[in-house]
Amino acid sequence: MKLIGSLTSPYVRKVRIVMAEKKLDFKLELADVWGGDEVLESNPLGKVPCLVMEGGEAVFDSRVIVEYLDTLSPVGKLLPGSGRERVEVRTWEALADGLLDASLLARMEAHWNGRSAEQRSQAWIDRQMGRVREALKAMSRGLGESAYCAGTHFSLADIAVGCALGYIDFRFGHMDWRTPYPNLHRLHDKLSARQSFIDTAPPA
Ligand code: GSF
Repeated sequence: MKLIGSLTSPYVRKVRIVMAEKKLDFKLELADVWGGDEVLESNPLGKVPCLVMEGGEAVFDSRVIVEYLDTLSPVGKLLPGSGRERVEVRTWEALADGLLDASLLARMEAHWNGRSAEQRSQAWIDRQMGRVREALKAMSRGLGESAYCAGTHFSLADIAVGCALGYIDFRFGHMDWRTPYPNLHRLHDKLSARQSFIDTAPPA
């Protein structure tokens, strides 16, 4: 299996962590989605992550990839088989990915070089950052005093939340989410000590 990705993408990080936790072998092929078009050959949306399977079929986006990967090995099951528990984990993932979507939109609005200073909208950035703050609040409320986001075990929910918090530190280092949300701080510290998180931390 080949994973097309970048070292800074939080969605790629989620997939890499799932692969590491499940001890799956893959080759990481780095792609620059903002500087070239090579990803388009595998993913018509031009986005990473994109998983290319042995037969050449491409799988995207990250949620579809991780769902598939979890079926490949019984090692370290990350998604409950069915029912309410499965939906709970997927909803955590949607929340964490939604935080990432909003923060990426805000970042692109502020920094994408295809936009001039006059074209940038502070109102749009504020709207997206408001979504980020609401998502953090919901994560903290959902976690409460539990050890893990969903149920009593480490799951894809924790991986997704860990990647979202890590991305805020990486791109919005000035944002202090630890003081208002000590329970997220505690979870993040615990996740950051896992080898899969250490090995996939975005470059400094
Ligand atoms: C999001 C992937 C994405 O936006 C997923 O896989 O979960 N829902 C998708 N990837 C970004 C890279 S990143 O900033 O993480 C990407 O490839 N953007 C290129 C573009 O042209 O939008």
